[in-house]
Amino acid sequence: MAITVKAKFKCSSERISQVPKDDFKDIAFIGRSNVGKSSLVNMLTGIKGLAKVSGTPGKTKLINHFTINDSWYLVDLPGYGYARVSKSARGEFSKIITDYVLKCEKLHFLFVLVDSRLEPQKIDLNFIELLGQNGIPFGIIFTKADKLSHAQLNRSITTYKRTLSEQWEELPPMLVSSSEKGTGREEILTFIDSLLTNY
Ligand SMILES: Nc1nc2c(ncn2[C@@H]2O[C@H](COP(=O)(O)OP(=O)(O)O)[C@@H](O)[C@H]2O)c(=O)[nH]1
Ligand SMILES: [Mg+2]
Repeated sequence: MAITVKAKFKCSSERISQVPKDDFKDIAFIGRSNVGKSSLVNMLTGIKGLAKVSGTPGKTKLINHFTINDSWYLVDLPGYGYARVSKSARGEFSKIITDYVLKCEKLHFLFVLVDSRLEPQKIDLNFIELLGQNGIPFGIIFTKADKLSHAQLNRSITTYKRTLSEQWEELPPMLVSSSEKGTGREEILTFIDSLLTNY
C-alpha cells in the first residue's frame, strides 16, 4: 500500500539565518546539479510541481524547505559541481552549502544523491569526505535507476561500495530511486521515518 504524505512548500532561504526557527528536523537532499534532487522531492511527496525540476543544471541556488506531515522538513539543497572551478576540496562547494551542512543545527540527516549510471565522481567523493571529517550523518541515494538494468545497477552499487571501502570502515546506508517510475519511494520514506523516531 502506498504511504501517503502531506506536503507543503514552506520557504526558500538564501542563507542559513533564514531557515525556519522551529524544532522540526531537516532531512535534506544534496548532490550534483541535475542528479534528480527536486524530482525526488516531487516523487516522495506525490506532488509533481512541488519542487522545480529543471532541464538546465545549476539553477537552484536556494535552500527549499517543504513541510511533511506537519512534523518535519524535506529540504532541497542547491546542487554542486556546476560551473565551479575546484581549488581546495572544500572550495568546490558554495558557502550556502557548507554553511547549511556544517553549521545548521536543524539538519538531522543528509542524503547525497548520486547518478546510478556514473562511476563514483570525484566531487561526490570529496563531499562525502567533508561529511565524514565533520561527523555529519548521511546516506547515499542512487538516482535514475530506471535508466539501468538490474545487473548494471548492481554493478554500479558494488563499484561505489568498493570505492568507499578504501576510505571508510563502515559504509553509509544506501538506497535506490527512480523518480520516473516511483522506485524506492516506500524504502526511502520508511528509512526517514526510522531516522526521525530512533534518534
Ligand atoms: N529517467 C529519469 N530522469 C530523471 C529522474 N530524476 C530526475 N530526472 C531528470 O533529470 C533532470 C534533472 O532533474 P532535477 O530533479 O531537476 O535535478 P536537480 O538539479 O538535482 O534538482 C530532469 O530532466 C529530470 O526529469 C529519474 O529518476 N529518472
Ligand atoms: Mg533542483
